[in-house]
Amino acid sequence: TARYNAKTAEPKWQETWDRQGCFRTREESEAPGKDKYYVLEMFPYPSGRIHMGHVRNYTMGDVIARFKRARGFNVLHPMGWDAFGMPAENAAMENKVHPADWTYKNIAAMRGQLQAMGLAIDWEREFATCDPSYYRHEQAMFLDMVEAGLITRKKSYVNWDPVDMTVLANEQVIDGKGWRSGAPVERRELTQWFFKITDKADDLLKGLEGLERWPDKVRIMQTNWIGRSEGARVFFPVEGLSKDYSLEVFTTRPDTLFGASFCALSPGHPLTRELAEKDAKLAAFVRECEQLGTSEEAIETAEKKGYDTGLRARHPFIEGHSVPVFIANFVLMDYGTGAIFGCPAHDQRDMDFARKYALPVLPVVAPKKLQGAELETFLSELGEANEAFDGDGVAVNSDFLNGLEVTEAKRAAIEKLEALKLGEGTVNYRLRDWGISRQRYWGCPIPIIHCPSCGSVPVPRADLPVELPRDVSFEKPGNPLDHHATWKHVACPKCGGKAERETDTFDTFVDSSWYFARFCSPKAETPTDIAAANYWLPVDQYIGGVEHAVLHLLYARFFTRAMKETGHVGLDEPFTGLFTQGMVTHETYKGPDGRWVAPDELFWKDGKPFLDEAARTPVKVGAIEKMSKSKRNTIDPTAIIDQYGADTARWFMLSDSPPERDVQWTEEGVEGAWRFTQRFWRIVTGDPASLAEPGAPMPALDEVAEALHRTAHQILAALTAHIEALQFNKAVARIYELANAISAFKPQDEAAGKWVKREAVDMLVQMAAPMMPHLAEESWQALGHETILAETPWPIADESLLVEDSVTLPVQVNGKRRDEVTVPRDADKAAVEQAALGLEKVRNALDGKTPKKVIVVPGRIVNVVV
Ligand code: ANZ
Ligand code: ZN
Repeated sequence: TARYNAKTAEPKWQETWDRQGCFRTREESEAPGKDKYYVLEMFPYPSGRIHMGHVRNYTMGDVIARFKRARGFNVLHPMGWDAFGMPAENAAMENKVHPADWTYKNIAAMRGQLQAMGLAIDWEREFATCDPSYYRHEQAMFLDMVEAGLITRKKSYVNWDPVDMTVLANEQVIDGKGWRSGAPVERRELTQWFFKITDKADDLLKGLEGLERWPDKVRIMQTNWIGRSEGARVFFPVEGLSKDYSLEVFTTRPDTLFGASFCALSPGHPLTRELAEKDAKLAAFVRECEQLGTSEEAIETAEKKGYDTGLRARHPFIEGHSVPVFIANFVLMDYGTGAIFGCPAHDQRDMDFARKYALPVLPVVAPKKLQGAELETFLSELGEANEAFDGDGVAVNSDFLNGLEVTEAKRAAIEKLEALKLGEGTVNYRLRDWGISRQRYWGCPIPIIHCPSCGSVPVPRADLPVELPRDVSFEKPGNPLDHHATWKHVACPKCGGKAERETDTFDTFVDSSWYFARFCSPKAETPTDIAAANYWLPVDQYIGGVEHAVLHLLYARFFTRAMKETGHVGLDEPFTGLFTQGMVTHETYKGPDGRWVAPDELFWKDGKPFLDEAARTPVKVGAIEKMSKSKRNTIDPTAIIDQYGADTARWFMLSDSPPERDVQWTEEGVEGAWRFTQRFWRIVTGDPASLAEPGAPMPALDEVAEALHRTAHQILAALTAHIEALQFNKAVARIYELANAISAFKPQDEAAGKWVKREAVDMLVQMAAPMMPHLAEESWQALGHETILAETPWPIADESLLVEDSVTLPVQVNGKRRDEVTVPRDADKAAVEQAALGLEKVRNALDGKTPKKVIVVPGRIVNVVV
């Protein structure tokens, strides 16, 4: 037979699916009696070209979409573009191309690439977040949410790049310097818009419990990110100021108050600011601290440094006792109250600090079991130690708390603080409000007008969208919207006076926080069509990279709640199932000059890579790493599709590793996948005379035919379960298994043989269809079917054929499980006994002794008694 030609078959089937509208979404009313299924892969940023990570991600989603469609679900499987963001502005600055032109050009290129993959996507629902027809609704919802009290405007600290004149995310600060400019980053206070996500901290935490189809690691990461801590606020009246002032600290360990030996303020604390105004040395210290930027990690790892203010803080429990007040670089301004009391004996940071500044170390908690001399030794050793004791125990040296366990002591301390009006129990979160203002051009404009007399005024709904001006310049550093000659100058909607537009734009995470809801009704005149949203949401299966475990997925969960409160959706949790796929890796190569060499620049000889055809300049094979431009170990999906076809790329992506793990891209692997497509084609079309006509009635089956019949159905059932469980590599293995069984099939009775082979081949093609859809369609047609496979229901396994003809029984020796034995279902007791006693582990357990009795409970268990 002729070889399978993916080059001609793939575009042909893509056109056919398109022409027939196979993947057009059916509204609820068009799909009576069907359950809906919404499968979504995280939408791409239009960087210019798709990469292998996209291929893996979208192939998985596509398998699910095609599978669910064949299983009778009404499927929504859309695609769009997360199209705002910095790279477009960088391109504008570097290549003098307009961000919009750059973005839409990239979208067009990437759309073509994705279409060449043969994805079962409803392209009629496509949108880009940079399109005013999308972001106008985002602006409208922002105004709704301002009205609903979900948003606030407040001052906060940001990393400021003084050269690029822009705010930097923590990740953009590298060793205290801006990632682009290399200039030392400053900490600046800016007034910005915030989503009040902290108000929903507890609800977001609680919601995680119900997300059973989310990976545990993602739920744990979100839990840690929200970082709920129960503790207390404690007031320490400060002595030495000209005014009455009580320092408020947050602690999770009020039980250790008797061990307090200092208080410390953050460099950004209001009292620090006040003191620094009159203290040049302190001001210099604060500036030094600010150079650390705002990243928690940088602050955690920096050497602990402090500045003694000379002030004293009065202890809330000990009459007449006070502790020194420091400014310390490790105290974060935006955690708790921005101030702490230090208990060196029981907190490592405080211990480090105390040893550096010669402050007392007063142990106040000891392990419960210690008593008498042992306890004395423990306490005196801890007093001299450099390591804090943060374990559990009971309070000591703590007056009314003595003898209480940590939890009890915390409660008692809080009770006392409340009675004294010097503090109260409280819950603190690590989670910060979500700052959404960005001083950038290529983002959704914040629909606010600032008026000198009326304040911040919402843009009237009728004036939405606030569109980005096209004529902007990137010549000057800073925000082009700010430099624009006319754009920001408008009349105040309230008083008509001179006013200015807000020139900040939204964080692009806002755009990606609701796109999944927009896909339910992408052309609606309102942000969502509530009926459509109620029908399609939640997303049944969401697939994407684990790098979005926290920010995107937490913001989207918050935004969904905010949309519910403003009447745009009817649910809290947007994603019922979440799957985080592994990365695509590749070997790295280094030339003699130490530079990275791309795979397609290599010449291979005897399994070794060289820089030249003559194999004179060897190349070193480096580690296997995530494909990245910087290491030059990327493979261009389009090149692979051109060479082998999309099905080969898809098949390889699914076959090699479990989907949650990394998969290593290798040339041999891809060639193996390609060879399988050819073998598949030969199995299906190589000997048409060996197959019965489609739909032929089933004849009586002889033993060998019955065996293949049974195998096919068992494999179908197993593969179906694998795809349901997103175990694509296992599904692939089942396809190989069935292909092998068909290849090995030697019919005896001709009619029976033809019939079961036809059944097995048909099933093989149907089962492979979600994974290699083009090859499957071509095969289906070659097999004489008149339907389009994409519209053919999934085959159903015959339950009666699934019963195993063997059973596996646990084998116990004296009641302890040692091994298991697999025997024919109808084996008699003597045969089972013999098989069980033959097991090595059982023989070891018997240790040469003869069993007194062997009890065989048929179908259940074997128990050997010695
Ligand atoms: C006294 C104390 C004694 C503390 C002790 C711990 C152990 P989590 O669990 O993360 O919430 N803290 C409070 N505010 C801080 C800030 N702005 N910057 C740096 N550290 C801060 O941590 C709470 C603990 O971190 C608090 O409890 C406080 O130190 C410190 F044996 O108070 B603790
Ligand atoms: Zn006004």
